[in-house]
Amino acid sequence: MLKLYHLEQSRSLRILWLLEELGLDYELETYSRDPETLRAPASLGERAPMPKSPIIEDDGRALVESGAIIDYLTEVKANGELAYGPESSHYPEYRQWLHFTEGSLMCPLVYHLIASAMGCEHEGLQSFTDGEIATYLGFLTRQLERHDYLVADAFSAADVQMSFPLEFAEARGVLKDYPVLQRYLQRLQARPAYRRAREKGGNYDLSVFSLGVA
Ligand SMILES: N[C@@H](CCC(=O)N[C@@H](CS)C(=O)NCC(=O)O)C(=O)O
Repeated sequence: MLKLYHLEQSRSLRILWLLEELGLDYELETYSRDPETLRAPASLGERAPMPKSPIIEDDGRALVESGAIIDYLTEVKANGELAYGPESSHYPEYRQWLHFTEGSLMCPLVYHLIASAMGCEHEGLQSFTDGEIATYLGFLTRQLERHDYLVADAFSAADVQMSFPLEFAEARGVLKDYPVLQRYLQRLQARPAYRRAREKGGNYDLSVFSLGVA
């Protein structure tokens, strides 16, 4: 059976949410973050290929990386539900948003956390990071000012992927300047499958990532 190695307070909630949206059967193995370091426990790396989450296992094969897992679940396990394949005219923007989330948006948000949490703020680095976040969230805002969802005005797995950086940005106090994105996030969080994932996924208190926020 399909299995999700799930880490609490992490991106892995997206995969749990998608499994619920797609109505797939799955087994859930949940791990808690180390309360001191906030890292994944070593036991995750003993059971899965590495101490990172999300990781899924299916037919004896393990798969890491949220975007790849989303592709596998939607295309291989759910006949393309909540996704757009190459035959669709929406394929380019669907893939753009799916990749933009981890490939661009997450990077400066993580820098923002690491630099302030470790007390190594460098004025140049901080202003570069703030500028990158503003560029990316501005780009996203312009899309969502005109549309309720990222692709074709319909909910898709690209929206599931986008949820985590926005929740992370919210925990770091960044989202307060982006009301369009706040409303979009609330729309996503109101979905019954999201709520079920929150109930099943254990602790999802992201305020632990507010380190260094004034
Ligand atoms: N780009 C990867 C990132 C995976 C990742 O860094 N996951 C974090 C959870 S948010 C993790 O496992 N952190 C635990 C640790 O690094 O100790 C993805 O989207 O799957």
